[in-house]
Amino acid sequence: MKIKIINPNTTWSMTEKIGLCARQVAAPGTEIVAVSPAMGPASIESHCDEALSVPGILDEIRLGEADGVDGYVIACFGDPGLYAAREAARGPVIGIAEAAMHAASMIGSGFSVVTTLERTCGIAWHLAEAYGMRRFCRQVRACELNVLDLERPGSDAYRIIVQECRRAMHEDKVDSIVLGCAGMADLCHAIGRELGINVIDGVSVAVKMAESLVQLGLVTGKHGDLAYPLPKSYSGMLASFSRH
Ligand code: 5HY
Repeated sequence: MKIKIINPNTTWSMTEKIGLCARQVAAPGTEIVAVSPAMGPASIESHCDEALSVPGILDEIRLGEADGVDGYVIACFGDPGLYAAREAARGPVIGIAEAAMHAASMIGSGFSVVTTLERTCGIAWHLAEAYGMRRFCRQVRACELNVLDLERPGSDAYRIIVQECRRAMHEDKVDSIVLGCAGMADLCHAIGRELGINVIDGVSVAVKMAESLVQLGLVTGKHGDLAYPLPKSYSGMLASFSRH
């Protein structure tokens, strides 16, 4: 099977890191394709960034459908464009926040999210609410790191994230920590070993969930609001998205 991982930001060093983490957990026989769209924000740290990342996501879904992709992962903790992507795809589309929160809810009674900037905490709370995970989500914490600090050697990101995770352990009394950024995927195991607690990286969980759904022959339902979008013409810089 072929699983396509879409990092909606255009920072390829992060996309390669995400691809590596995904290949470490993918089953034998699963081909992982990790991409950044040709258009979009260098990092996603706001509602505007999220909104402007969606055309690139949909473009990669369109290319994936032509390429026979079986399942998709949206590798950004805001799960931007998740429902639009599901409309456009035949196979399952999994958001990393959705995957991580559900996994955390199955292995404990409470989790905390540790994310990058304070201003993105609201997005995580919205998703916890939308996914029915509000009763498991004890806290959403920020490290006040920019997303691209995770790509900058010498940014001390690891130490800062571990410190916030340790605070979550002691103050929130949780069973698991959900890492609130795809760019933290490679830090997951080291943090878990250092703190001795479940640390959940949504990229890995989403890959395993997409694989499982594909293996079960389950595809995105097309009888309701996720049916393929109707033929429509778009104008201006979106003209190439027109469907006939
Ligand atoms: C992410 N932004 O996973 C989110 C994290 C965040 O560019 N990749 C991004 O801070 O919302």
